[in-house]
Amino acid sequence: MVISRGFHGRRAKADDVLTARLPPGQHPTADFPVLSAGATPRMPLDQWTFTIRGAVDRPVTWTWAELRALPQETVSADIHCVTKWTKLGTVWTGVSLDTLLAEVVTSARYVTAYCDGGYTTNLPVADLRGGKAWIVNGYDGAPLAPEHGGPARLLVPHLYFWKSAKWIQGLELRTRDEPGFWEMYGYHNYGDPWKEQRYSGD
Ligand SMILES: Nc1nc2c(c(=O)[nH]1)N[C@H]1C(S)=C(S)[C@@H](COP(=O)(O)O)O[C@H]1N2
Ligand SMILES: [Mo]
Repeated sequence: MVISRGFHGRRAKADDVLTARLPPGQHPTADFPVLSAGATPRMPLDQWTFTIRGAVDRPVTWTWAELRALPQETVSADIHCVTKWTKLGTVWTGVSLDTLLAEVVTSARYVTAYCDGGYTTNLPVADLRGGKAWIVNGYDGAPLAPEHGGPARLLVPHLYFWKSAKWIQGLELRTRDEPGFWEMYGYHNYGDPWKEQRYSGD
């Protein structure tokens, strides 16, 4: 987002628009911070897979080539980190979770995203449906960088960014909710930035 400092009237207007997109307690950032609980894993693409398993009729696995052959969507989203930075207007490329979840039959209401390196995060399945979540492999027109979760990560922009699991390997469908990595360490179980659900008890 480039805002000309020469036009003060327009600048004020643009600032109002940006403020309306900032959840409570957040401030905008122009750069793209990296937040990882461990080292960046390096997964060769010929070994990469994505699996939906657990409480499903049968597990389904996609290879990298199979994932890339699915319809790719370009997604523009504001992302909100619990550490209070918001990055407005990020642009991603990936496959909708609606497309992937259509391949399994399940009545499970919860899901744990699991990752290369052991990170996990939990969320309701409903938050992955309805055009709200993607497995993304592109950022800003380029392949997703390893430090930001490449080859592919979950993108769930309507929840705090810790729910957007990097280096994702799959989804475990569950009939009972189970806390993931940060949720066990006191982060909020759901994490709605507009309700400022940062920590358990918020
Ligand atoms: N696998 C994995 N995914 C992760 C994390 C992590 O440590 N490991 N950190 C989470 C947190 S706390 C945030 S804020 C975002 C950071 O994504 P970024 O490094 O691309 O900004 O990734 C989330 N997904
Ligand atoms: Mo975070």
